[in-house]
Amino acid sequence: MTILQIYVAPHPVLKKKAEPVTGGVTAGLRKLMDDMLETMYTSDGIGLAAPQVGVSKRILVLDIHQPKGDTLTPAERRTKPQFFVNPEIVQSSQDLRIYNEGCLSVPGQYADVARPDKVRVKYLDYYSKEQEVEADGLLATCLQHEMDHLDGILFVDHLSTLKRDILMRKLKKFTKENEEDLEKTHVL
Ligand code: GNR
Ligand code: NI
Repeated sequence: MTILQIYVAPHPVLKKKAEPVTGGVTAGLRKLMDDMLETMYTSDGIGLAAPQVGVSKRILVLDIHQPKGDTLTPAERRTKPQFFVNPEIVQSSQDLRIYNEGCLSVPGQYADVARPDKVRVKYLDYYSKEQEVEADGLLATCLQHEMDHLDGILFVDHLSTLKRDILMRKLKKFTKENEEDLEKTHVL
């Protein structure tokens, strides 16, 4: 298993529309999904889309049933991993649900985002089998957040220009401070 690098905004790969997977889910793509899942657990995330690791393909992984605690190993975090290839929303509810979202590609920043409360999603599973799922609650929120990544959209794109500008400015500051902290620990 390999831990992949997670790209942070404003990296251009995060703005690109990802390409559909053709020819089904191969062993190579299964390895990519396993690595994405491991990367997601290591970063304490509940979802990860392929563009976040620099692969512009319509693939995402999730595991929304995350146990609490920051000392857990990736193996301890693994509860109910789910894999989605070429996911498509075939139905959305009128009802919205607001959730305070974060993103591994926008580290340290959070904002309320409103999205349909229920979605029906068609996709290929880990074994290349066609599936359909009716998602609600956190699964619906997370699936839509990940599917946005496949279209080059980040949760900050759902905010007003003013809120987005403030948040991206804070991200820049956050990233810079992290880099400075890293430099210090390397020097010492
Ligand atoms: O780990 C994550 N948590 C999260 C919280 C609320 C709404 C969406 C998410 S997904 C995010 C991981 C991530 O960036 N996936 O793209
Ligand atoms: Ni994200």
